[in-house]
Amino acid sequence: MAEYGEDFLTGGTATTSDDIYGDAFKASNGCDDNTATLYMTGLNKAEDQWWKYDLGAGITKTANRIRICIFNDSNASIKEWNLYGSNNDSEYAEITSGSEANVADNAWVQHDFENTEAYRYFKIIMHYNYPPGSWRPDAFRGFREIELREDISAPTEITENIKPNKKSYTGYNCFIQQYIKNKFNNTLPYKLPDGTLW
Ligand SMILES: [Ca+2]
Ligand SMILES: [Ca+2]
Repeated sequence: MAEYGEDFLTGGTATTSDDIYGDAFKASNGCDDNTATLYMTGLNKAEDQWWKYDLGAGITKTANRIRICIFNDSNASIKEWNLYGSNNDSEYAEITSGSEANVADNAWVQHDFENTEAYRYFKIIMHYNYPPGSWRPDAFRGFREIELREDISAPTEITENIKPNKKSYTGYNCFIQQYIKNKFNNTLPYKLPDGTLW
């Protein structure tokens, strides 16, 4: 069972590309530890609107779990979304993506994902789901709270001698990595006998 740390979206700065409502639905409402306040985009805004969190200079975290406190009414919610990370605020790499079901307002949803890259900046893009074919229009997109957490599980110690083809541990190859992933049900991280973490 993986173990996760506390929400690390704290002590930094939340911003958005779309703050047309001012304080009413501002970016920081999405991570103020208050489920009564919400962040929301403007009406029918384009796909590229984002919500961003800057942890601050010199701080990076490795996101492995996202938790969202859902805002859901007849015109607004979150459905398809992507999470990106960056260390320079210009080049962003996708970390994971998700799709939320039509759950009740104020419900918390949670997704765990593999990721080993640490980032200072995190950006969420919520996709526009206006009909037809959508179970809700999502003319506005938003959420009550977003949390990100790191996997802080202790490494699984690997003590057995794994030497396929009599190769030594120097020059780990994909075969060894796949063998270990299969053997330990794809649960990260692993600690090899020489201390290397996978
Ligand atoms: Ca929080
Ligand atoms: Ca809030």
